[in-house]
Amino acid sequence: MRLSRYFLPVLKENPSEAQIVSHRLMLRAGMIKQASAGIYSWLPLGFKVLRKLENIVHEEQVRAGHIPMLMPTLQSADLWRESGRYDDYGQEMLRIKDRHDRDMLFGPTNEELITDIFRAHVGSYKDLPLTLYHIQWKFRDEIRPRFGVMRGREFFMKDGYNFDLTKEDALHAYNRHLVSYLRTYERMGLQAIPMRADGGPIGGDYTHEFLVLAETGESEVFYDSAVTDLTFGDRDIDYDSVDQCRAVLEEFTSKYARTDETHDEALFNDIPEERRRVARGIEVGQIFYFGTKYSEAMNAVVQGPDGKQVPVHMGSHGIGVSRLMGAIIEASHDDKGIIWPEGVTPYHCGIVNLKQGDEEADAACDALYSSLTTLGLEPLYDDRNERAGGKFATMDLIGLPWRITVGPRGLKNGVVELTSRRTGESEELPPEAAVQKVAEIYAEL
Ligand code: P5A
Repeated sequence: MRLSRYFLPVLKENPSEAQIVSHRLMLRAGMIKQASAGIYSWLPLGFKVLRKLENIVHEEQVRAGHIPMLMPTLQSADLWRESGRYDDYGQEMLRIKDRHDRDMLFGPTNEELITDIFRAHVGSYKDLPLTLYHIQWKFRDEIRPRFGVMRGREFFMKDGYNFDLTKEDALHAYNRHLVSYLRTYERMGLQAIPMRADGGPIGGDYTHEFLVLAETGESEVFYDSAVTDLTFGDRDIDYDSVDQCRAVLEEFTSKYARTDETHDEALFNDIPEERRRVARGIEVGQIFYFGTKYSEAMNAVVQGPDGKQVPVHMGSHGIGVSRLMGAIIEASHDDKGIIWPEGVTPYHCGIVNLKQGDEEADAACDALYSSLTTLGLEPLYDDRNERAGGKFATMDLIGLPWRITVGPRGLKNGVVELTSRRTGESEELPPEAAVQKVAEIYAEL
């Protein structure tokens, strides 16, 4: 993409309404624009990152054996009356009447809708196990929408639902989700710690929240610092293996890590003092096992091997896809702007032309652009007639991990400059070598 042809409305001033750094940087980098309280338009740069996050979530869900689909945003109130949650959900639910005076709602979550689909089409244990998911907009009329996309009213969520014959099978689905979530967050450059949590309005006997540690997080968390040493890394897990998934769950959840809802002071005090941590975190996902809560209320039964009808065991699992963008920025920025992890960056590499209109510099930038593109990478080329300082400030603000700077002086010596946004370190290289190096970095992902 050439910046002269893009739509990147960066702001010079700090927007006064933004209280936390991710919100401020998303507004300044021209990624989002507030449409009304807690509701945002996703401008091209923000939309590009949102799609990258969505793709990673899809890839990891499919890798775990889960099946993508798409359910609507608007739902009929009748299903929620069946489960009993129409009244329970209270004012967080946006209720709408259609022209026939029927009660509709903008879905805050989809347990009822998916259970209705399941009961219409599945009748035998032979069709189990089954895990369906979608990535769709949700609406919760939060009392205090704030911090930009972090606590929105309209937000983008991956929500998945498992259907199993037995509790044991459903717990395997739970463990499998925990494993796939660990992998998902790590691909986004994040450490998200699974913590024992509370079921809230979704309900559930087992539930873990995934928290990214950040001073601006809304949740207070208590943990053993040993949990931050754990990384999932490059493990090759067989998602069908009950033992392998359980082993990962045990490894990642055996140390104390809890949100304030489930915190136990006595257990916490058993941790050696130097490892006790009280901090704040951003909840980027939550998994639940809730047994037959919805299947009993909504009569979602299957015929078991013995011919008897039994309600299915279920769980649901959510990732806050739009919130993740805020969490990544909270975890990865400096005073000049965002620093995207390579796995989610909107463009792989910036190209800055120090002397637009200089024949040689223009030709070198065009050549870099086409070499990177040929290798399957997406460069963002700042080809505007602007001062170098302004171009660098924009690149730093929008946070592409790599920048190639091209100027007549370097070209005389046959070199361009390759700079890491994270470390600020630069090296001079022939243009082809710079392209090669950038390609190698991304090939490793
Ligand atoms: C699990 C999937 C559920 O709704 N039902 C379907 C279950 N869980 S949850 O914890 O309530 O939400 C899942 C994740 O969505 C994000 N989230 C939000 N993101 C932005 N703004 C909000 N107002 C908001 N509310 C929830 C969180 O990341 C949460 O973990």
